[in-house]
Amino acid sequence: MVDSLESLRLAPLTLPPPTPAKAGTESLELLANVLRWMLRSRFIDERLEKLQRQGRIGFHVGALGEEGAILGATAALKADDWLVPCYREFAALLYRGYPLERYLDNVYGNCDDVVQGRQMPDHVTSRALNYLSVSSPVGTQITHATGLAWAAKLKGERRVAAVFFGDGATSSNDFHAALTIAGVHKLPTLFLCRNNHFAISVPTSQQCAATTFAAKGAGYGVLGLKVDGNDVAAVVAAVREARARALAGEGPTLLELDTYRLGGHSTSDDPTRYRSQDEFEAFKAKDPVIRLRQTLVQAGAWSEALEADALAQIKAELSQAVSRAEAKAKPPLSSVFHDVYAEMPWHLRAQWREAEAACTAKDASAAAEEGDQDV
Ligand SMILES: Cc1ncc(C[n+]2csc(CCOP(=O)(O)OP(=O)(O)O)c2C)c(N)n1
Ligand SMILES: [Mg+2]
Repeated sequence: MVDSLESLRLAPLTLPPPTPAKAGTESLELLANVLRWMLRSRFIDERLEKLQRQGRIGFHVGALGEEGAILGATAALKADDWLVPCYREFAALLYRGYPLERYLDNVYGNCDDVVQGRQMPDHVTSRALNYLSVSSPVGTQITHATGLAWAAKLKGERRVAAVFFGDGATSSNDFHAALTIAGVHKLPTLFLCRNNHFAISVPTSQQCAATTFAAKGAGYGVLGLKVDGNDVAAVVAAVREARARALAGEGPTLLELDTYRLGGHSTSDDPTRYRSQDEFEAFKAKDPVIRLRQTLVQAGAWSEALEADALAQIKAELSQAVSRAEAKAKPPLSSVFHDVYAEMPWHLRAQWREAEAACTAKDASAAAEEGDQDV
């Protein structure tokens, strides 16, 4: 994983200056807010990795290095737009107003988890915030977004469906189906390809022989544009424009947000097995957090004091959310059987009774064993 936040403090601003033309295109206030969320995202990632290493959570799939692409795009959308995540976009949901503790409930899979511990950590969803459920099977969410956009168009709603997916997902059947249908029907879909240069250990050079992932749009009649995904202002501008095109009936856009995964694929991964330190260092120098911070400091819209404040706030909020989520009970056994059918069929009822009986017997024998040990 990336070095700690220490390495990103304001002092060592040694990067080349950012593109000034882009810096002026978005309001500094909006960009400062995005930076605040990028820092929050990074802080959460680092803390969750530590919790996983301590054995307190089972898994985390993070966004280190990709915060600019994720949060820049999210900031350009409206609350009513569908946001269809891949699995790295937890910060997009939090940006939309999802309570941090609810997110931690999902990470812990406790009794307040919206999906009742029936999924891996980071598979959170919010109907109220128009944030679809996370789909771990690669690419499946892309067709969901096309379906949502089609429904919005048929209903005459002024909203788009924006979907995040990785470079690897452009090799999936769902990418093909989703772009085909969205292109043919000129649907208001925003295809946001986070090109983080890897699909787990497979580099983009082995994923695709085209010069860009954006070029894939042409085959479907979908406008494809490659954007510097580490230039937050550029991401905001590109997503806004794609949104405006979609709402004007001009159809979908495929945006390749060129970024880099600074962390492992997930906490189960060791990226040193398949990428060189030199490559990592080269991309770390383009870190979107450092880059946006530098732009904003130069423009007088960010300072060490603002940053210290932002970090102190997330630190306090996260500590509280972690202790509360960690203290909660597991979901009840019954949650295994609910939410599949509107009315539970007889065979599931029977299995539920059987499972309850088995657990009660197990608890009784554990209690008896404990009693024996006391003697
Ligand atoms: C259908 C399917 N095949 C394989 C996997 C295992 N898998 C999980 S993530 C992943 C790589 C996805 O890479 P990419 O689309 O670039 O997204 P990234 O993780 O880089 O954000 C793979 C192969 C899966 N989840 N689903
Ligand atoms: Mg990838």
